[in-house]
Amino acid sequence: MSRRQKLKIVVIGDVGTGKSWFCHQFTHDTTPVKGYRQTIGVDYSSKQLFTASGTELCIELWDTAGQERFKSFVPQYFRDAHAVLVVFDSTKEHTYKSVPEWVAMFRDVYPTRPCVLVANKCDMVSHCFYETSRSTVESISRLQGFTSFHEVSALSGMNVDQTMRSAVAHILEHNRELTGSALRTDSMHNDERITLLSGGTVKKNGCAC
Ligand SMILES: Nc1nc2c(ncn2[C@@H]2O[C@H](COP(=O)(O)OP(=O)(O)OP(=O)(O)O)[C@@H](O)[C@H]2O)c(=O)[nH]1
Ligand SMILES: [Mg+2]
Repeated sequence: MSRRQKLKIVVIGDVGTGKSWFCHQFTHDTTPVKGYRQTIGVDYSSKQLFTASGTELCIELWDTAGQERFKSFVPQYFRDAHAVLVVFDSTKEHTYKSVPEWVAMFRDVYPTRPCVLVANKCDMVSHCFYETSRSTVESISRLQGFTSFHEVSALSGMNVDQTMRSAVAHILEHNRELTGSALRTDSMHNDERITLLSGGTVKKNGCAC
């Protein structure tokens, strides 16, 4: 049984919602020094994590372009993806309204694989469009079949790691054979109890596994 596993996670959502910042925050533990740089096609980065039982996980993040003209290319990056993160901007309702379309693209390819919903820019609390209807957004996300819903700030880093840890936990739960019996499956329903230790290795073009 392999003790190294690649986990491919594709990040999708409307233009400017903060997908690239989110990916950068996770893989580099900081925000990009430069401001907005529109993604053309797809960007790729990775980070190694370790489970408590010693399985090495290479988390590959595929950061797609949200621009309309690139939308039709996005499904080609879904091949062998273990999960998708759908990002919307918590200050722009129209980006939330596009969420069903984005998730449908992934479900067309993989109907049952984990889909995680992410509300970004939560540092701008006073501009949050759903501030008074948070429970509605949560219940809609459940109705749409998302495995979980997370509020993050790619600017401050708030909840970015927790979101990724949760996504990884969903993937491992969905694919228990990936990590073998050494992984305690009784902890799968609570991502807080899965100890993912950062390997500290950040590589732009892929990790060793
Ligand atoms: N306040 C705040 N601004 C953010 C946050 N994340 C991103 N931004 C801003 O939003 C802009 C767009 O972020 P990107 O990560 O480039 O957006 P994207 O979703 O990758 O956009 P495309 O690549 O064009 O699809 C950034 O230049 C930042 O100015 C956040 O968490 N909080
Ligand atoms: Mg981008």
